[in-house]
Amino acid sequence: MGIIKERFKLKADAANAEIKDLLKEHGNKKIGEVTLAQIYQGMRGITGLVSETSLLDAQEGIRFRGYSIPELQKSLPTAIPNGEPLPEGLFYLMLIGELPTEEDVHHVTNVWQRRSHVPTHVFKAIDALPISTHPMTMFVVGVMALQTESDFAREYAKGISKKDYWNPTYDDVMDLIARLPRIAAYIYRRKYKNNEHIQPDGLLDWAGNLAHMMGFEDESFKELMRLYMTIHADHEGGNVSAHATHLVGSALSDPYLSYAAGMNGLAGPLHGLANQEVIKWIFEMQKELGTDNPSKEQIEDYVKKTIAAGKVVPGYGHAVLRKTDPRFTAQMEFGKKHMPDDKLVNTVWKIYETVPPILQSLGKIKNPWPNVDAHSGALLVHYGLVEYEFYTVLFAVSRALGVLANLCWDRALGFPIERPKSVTTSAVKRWLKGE
Ligand code: NMX
Ligand code: MLT
Repeated sequence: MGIIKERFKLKADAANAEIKDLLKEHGNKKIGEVTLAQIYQGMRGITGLVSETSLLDAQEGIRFRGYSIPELQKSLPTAIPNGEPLPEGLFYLMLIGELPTEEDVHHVTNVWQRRSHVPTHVFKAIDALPISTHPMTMFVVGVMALQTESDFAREYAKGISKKDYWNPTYDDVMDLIARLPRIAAYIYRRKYKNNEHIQPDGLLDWAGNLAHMMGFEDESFKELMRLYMTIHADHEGGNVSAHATHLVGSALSDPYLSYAAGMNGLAGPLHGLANQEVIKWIFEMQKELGTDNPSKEQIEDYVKKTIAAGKVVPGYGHAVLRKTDPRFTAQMEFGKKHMPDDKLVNTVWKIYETVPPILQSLGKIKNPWPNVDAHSGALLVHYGLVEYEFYTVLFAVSRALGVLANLCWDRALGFPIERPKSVTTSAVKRWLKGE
């Protein structure tokens, strides 16, 4: 057994024993109440899931196993001195629950390098789609084609014992994460770079290799990819992509099927597709105003026009957060360090000064502050990655780290099939009448 797998098994056995005791003693305690409004309004605020890898605080933002993004930037191993964290380290932290050493991170990089081979039929499946297909559709088709490789599905068909589900799940998770950069880069080069592909570099880290295979050799772009892959990886368990992956996995669908389901959710404009919507919205604003350097007054008018047209301002608002997303702030810091004079990046900062008071004045929006998607596109455009339909694929590669680490835990903790109760409005009316 590999060293990380062995450590995970030890941690999972200890957690299983702890949870068993916890439920024995406190299993009947109430954790909250559910109102009628909540079941009609997206179950907002109902605690109904366990997700060990990260926890979101409405005021402070995300913490991964207790560590904030600035803390991770100080404590996770990096590829270059004083550089951004290597996402391999975050994956280790989410899976094992402890900060990795440099050696642990190198080990994860090597394991993912070793497991990164993508079979030819996956590329053929992507190639069968028209070139106009959205990159997220190509991505999910690629992941689904890769499902032929699932150890879990094979072992289950043979008749594996319940107590061993975690084992092939772990192997599928490591294989799948290892192969995603190749699939993502293949889609990028196929759709936007004349189908001219770049072979992986066996000496690069996971995110650096993604940048390389996409055709971006600038060291500061590789650093951006390391930061990007780290900050988008997880946002506790209730967001659409994490919840969908967990839900589908609870039916014992293998990690390929479960992750593909989650990524179909990430492809929605209120979730991960918002990153492409932000840049599209800014480009449309620039075109309409006839300038790439709009004033605050011009932005204000454009925002009001967007709202009057019954549309959302992309990149703003959140179902849980009530302050500026620390993932936005981390990207803003990156921008200040690497491209302080970039016009588009400065426009994003001007939008940040302009939008919150307008949204606040409407009186109905619970969070007027920017989320992660408000910033990411402008940094990518700076390096020449202007094909904004591709942006959600980058989010998806990163999100694999969180949702798949979670899937390992789901199977190791023996979580059952998820099946909440639903009601009809007629049933609600009968219940209100006391019938
Ligand atoms: N622009 C305009 N209206 C908004 C916005 C916004 N950015 N955010 C919320 N609202 C509206 C919302 O549509 C709703 O209107 P109505 O009552 O007429 O249906 C009202 O304000 C109350 O919504 P909230 O309770 O504040 O937000 P909710 O929790 O339902 O939704 C989002 C959260 C993130 C879906 C929502 O804020 C939104 O649509 N934002 C824009 C899209 C976006 O940036 N999504 C990315 C989220 C991060 N991610 O990567 O997943
Ligand atoms: C996420 O990263 O998943 C988004 O911020 C959405 C969410 O947390 O609901």
